[in-house]
Amino acid sequence: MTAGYMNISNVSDESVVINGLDCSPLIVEMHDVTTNSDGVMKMGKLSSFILSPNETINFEPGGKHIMAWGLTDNQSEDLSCKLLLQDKKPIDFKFSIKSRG
Ligand SMILES: [Cu+2]
Repeated sequence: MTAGYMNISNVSDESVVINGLDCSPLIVEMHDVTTNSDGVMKMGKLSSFILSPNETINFEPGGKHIMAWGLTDNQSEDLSCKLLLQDKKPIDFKFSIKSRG
């Protein structure tokens, strides 16, 4: 299992709904971390979120993140994915892959 982080900025003047990522053949999910009233942190699947005009959302350790399965025999330095938007064309981007060593 691999964790992924990224920053997404909406440079348009309308809100966009992010419905997930497609990094096929890898299986990836967007996750968010929430803290309950007892202070216990839990991560759960994030099915979609809204990005307002000029808003940037950071996926970072302890917060929103990407989980990927199937990268164990990876030989390449990056991973091509698409950002899936509601009512808009997918956006191509790449993750760079780093070994945890
Ligand atoms: Cu996770």
